Amino acid sequence: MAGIKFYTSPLSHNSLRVDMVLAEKNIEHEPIVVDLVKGEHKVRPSLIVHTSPEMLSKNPWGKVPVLECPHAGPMYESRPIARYLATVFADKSPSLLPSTDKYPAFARFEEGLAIEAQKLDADVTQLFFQLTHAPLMGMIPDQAVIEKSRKSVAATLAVVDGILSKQKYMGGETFSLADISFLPEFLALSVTGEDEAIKANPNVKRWWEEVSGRESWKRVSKPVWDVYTGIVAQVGGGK
Ligand SMILES: N[C@@H](CCC(=O)N[C@@H](CS)C(=O)NCC(=O)O)C(=O)O
Repeated sequence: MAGIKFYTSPLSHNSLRVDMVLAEKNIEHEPIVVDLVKGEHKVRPSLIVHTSPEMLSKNPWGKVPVLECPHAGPMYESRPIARYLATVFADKSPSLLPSTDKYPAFARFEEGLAIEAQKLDADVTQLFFQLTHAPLMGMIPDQAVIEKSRKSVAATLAVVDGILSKQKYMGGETFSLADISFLPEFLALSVTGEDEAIKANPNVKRWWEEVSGRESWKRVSKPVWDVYTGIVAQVGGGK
């Protein structure tokens, strides 16, 4: 399918879900980098700039990622975009979706997606915001929120460790979209030095070492990793 446009930013770890599906399946597309930062030359106080009428017409929430596909028009939210691409390009290898007639595989896959979106995302988002975006925007990081999120992330990853002691990947026995869904959170935890709970749980650690070693991940995550490494150094965050 020609004519796919992908609006993204190296400040957007959430966009990496989409990047990963595009990279794994080698889907032809045009990346368009949206400037999320208002100001001139270095880290600035406000992060909101893509509320331009053009971007708002593509995503009423004023965020990236946005995918523009000739058949579907503009689409927002990283998880639905990633699933859309995995489905539309299902015949392109690797398959990132389970076969729905293999019931256990289908069940484990759906569980994996739900754990990431419902049990981990909100806590990591809070923690990441407090450690990076809040100080960037001139706000004083809220220590109570940091502590609460940190504890919650540790509790969730302890449960995930038990799950990964019985299955190889987040969505069962094969690498899938469920694994891809978790990657942005693991990057956020690692780049801020909040990765104690990853290192403390042997099965989580084993999973992260394997999936973060994929060539696709090393390639697509590097710009985001580099930008946030600079931000963490600049705001004096991280452990
Ligand atoms: N749930 C959304 C989150 C999107 C999101 O928060 N995008 C961030 C970058 S990761 C953004 O555009 N931030 C800029 C802003 O809010 O102004 C998704 O997964 O796509």
